[in-house]
Amino acid sequence: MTDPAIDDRRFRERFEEFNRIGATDAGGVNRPSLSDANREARDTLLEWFREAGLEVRIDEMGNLFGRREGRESGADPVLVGSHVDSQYNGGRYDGVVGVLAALEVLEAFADAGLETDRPVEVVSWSNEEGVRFQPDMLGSGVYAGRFDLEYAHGRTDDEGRTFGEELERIGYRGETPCEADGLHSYFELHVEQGPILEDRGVPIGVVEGVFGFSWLDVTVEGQADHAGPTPMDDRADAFVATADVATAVRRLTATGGDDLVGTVGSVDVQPNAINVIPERVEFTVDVRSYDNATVADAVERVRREVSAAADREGVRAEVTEIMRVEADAFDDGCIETIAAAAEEAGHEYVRLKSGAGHDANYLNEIAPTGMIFVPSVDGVSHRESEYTEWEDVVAGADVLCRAVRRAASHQS
Ligand code: HGY
Ligand code: MN
Ligand code: MN
Repeated sequence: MTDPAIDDRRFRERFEEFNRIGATDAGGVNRPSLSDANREARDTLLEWFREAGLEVRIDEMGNLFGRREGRESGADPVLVGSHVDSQYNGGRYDGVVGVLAALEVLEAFADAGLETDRPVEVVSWSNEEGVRFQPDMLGSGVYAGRFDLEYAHGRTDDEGRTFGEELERIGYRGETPCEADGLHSYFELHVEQGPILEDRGVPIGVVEGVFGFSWLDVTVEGQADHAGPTPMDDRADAFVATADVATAVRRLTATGGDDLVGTVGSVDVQPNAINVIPERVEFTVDVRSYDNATVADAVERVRREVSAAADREGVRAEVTEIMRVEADAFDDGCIETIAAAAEEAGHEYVRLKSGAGHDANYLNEIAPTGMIFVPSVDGVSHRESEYTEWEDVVAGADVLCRAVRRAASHQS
């Protein structure tokens, strides 16, 4: 038996081939959850899982698993993965790096003739991004018991199609119950999606924990009217109230807590006509912090700002919280396993927190969990120009390989 090693050529070819699926002209990808491109991506993954000799299963949420047995086949497995659904016109690295690296790790184990004590499973979670179907991390959330299956299958996209129908349509509504049935640990490799590793000139991030966040949906009901004859003091303009809230969100992040961030990312204006006073606006607010009390306080302040803006403009407004994820520290054991793996590999690393949500947020509620980051060039993500140097991707996969080997072989 030799030491398992990442096969750079195989890994790179798969990454490039995979990202031809749903490729955009600007060099990104468009593979939103349960789209035809997402189906093609799933088909490709299953083909590669089978070629690698993994035992494949699909659960009721369309989460895809590939299992490699260990000496102790009844032992709780080590789970390794991420997601392949993308933002609309998103980046080529977000999620995909983690799933393809997990597959590459199992291939490296097989090439080396390594038999682990525990089984190891690669997973590709459904609906991590939450852009087509909210909330995000839906597949891992049902698996971890955070959402029930009926709620998840009932979530609808902007055209009113349900998650369950679309999962059926693309042929990925599996039979396996979507629930955890014993896990030793979970590891996820992901691009940082922020500037820290690049600023520090370090290739590996050992992630200590993830920010908590809240997603709010706000509807504002005003009064459509003619943009010309309607006197300014006789208007109920739904967009003016919305704009007030958006600037208030920016203001409160300046005073609400050191690491507090806030975004108004999605705005739908009706009737969206140049000469009609906006009658109805539906928009979203995303607030995050590593401190749960800061998130809770920010949510209350946004609610107050919505109410004050509605009063000022004489419109009606309603705030619905779509989801709240608690900030949480990852498992010390997993963190030290990853740090030891990075040292063994000779890669410099820093410890940091994740401002982005990941499936690991929910896995961390049910099993010891750890994450590895690799740098995002210019800290860019959720954009077609998202980029990570390939040598950093390989370094991350190398650390993942060593960490999973330790976890699967009673070395952790
Ligand atoms: O919103 C997030 O942080 C993740 O991309 N779903
Ligand atoms: Mn992601
Ligand atoms: Mn993302």
